Amino acid sequence: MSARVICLSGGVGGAKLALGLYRVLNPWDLAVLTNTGDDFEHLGLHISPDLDTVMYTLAGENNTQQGWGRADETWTFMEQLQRLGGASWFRLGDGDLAIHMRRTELLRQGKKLSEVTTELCRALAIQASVLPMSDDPVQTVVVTADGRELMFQHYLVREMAEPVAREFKFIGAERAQPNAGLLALLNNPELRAIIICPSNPFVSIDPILAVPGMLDALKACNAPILAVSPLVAGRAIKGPLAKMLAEQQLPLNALSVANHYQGLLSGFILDELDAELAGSLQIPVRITNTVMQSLDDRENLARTVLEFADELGR
Ligand code: FO1
Repeated sequence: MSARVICLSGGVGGAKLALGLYRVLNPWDLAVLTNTGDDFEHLGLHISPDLDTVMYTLAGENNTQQGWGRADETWTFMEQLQRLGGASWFRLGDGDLAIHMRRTELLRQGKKLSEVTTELCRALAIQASVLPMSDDPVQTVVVTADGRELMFQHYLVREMAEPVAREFKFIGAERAQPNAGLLALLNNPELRAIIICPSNPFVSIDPILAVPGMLDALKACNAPILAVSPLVAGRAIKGPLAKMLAEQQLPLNALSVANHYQGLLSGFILDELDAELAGSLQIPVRITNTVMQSLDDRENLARTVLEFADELGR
């Protein structure tokens, strides 16, 4: 059976809405097209932070306080690694290590990232399709004001997003191909909606859209494309989006996000605190609570987005 709702997601914020959709839909009706621009090799392991976050979240095993990693994690490995002088800036929990090791092992056997992800999802009893944006390596690089080119995890975690970001590059994107399974889903005449989750447009969604053919494939399909604002009252719920907008001299509000996706969207979902911005948008708008604190919030937002899509799709 093929999924009828596709959502585009980065890590924490995107995964919250993906979980809401997973719970209000038949779980197999959802495909989560996930950013892999954050992927990197660390301690000899292939780490896919956003795939990890999406999978742990759908499996109900995520650490809800931290936003990433597993619930009830232990840290013996990290403590010992630090004691031995190893890199401790990127924290890999004892249980979490297993997913990175298994992914790395399967990739070294010659499997594609999409095949490996399907296998990991099956093991975690996830019934939705979790689709890496591409099987080919794409690396998000942040060009800083002082001229350095930082791999995304180095910028975000090691340097705590402190450097001023001038530009974002998606190294390898020009040679990457979109996930083949996604292209098949986009051809499904029963496709109901494509939803851009409240993820960072510059470093979570743009890497997905930078894969050649992706944007055209999305635009060519019949289903409505909606985006949920990741900014509420000018602030990002998590992560450096507001700082990035300021560094690009863009207004700190949801309009900047809607404008960023210009030409792609059929509708935009604004938070109720931003209701006054609705009149400035040239596309249909739905106003609702987009702050997802509880599981109910995630499900309510998912229902509202799907209803809006059905109205627009008619
Ligand atoms: N985020 C942090 O802020 N600090 C960490 O030490 C860290 C470790 C980590 C390990 C595995 C994983 O899958 C994600 C991890 N993250 C960590 C989260 C990750 O850096 C971000 O959530 C995403 O890249 C943003 O989309």
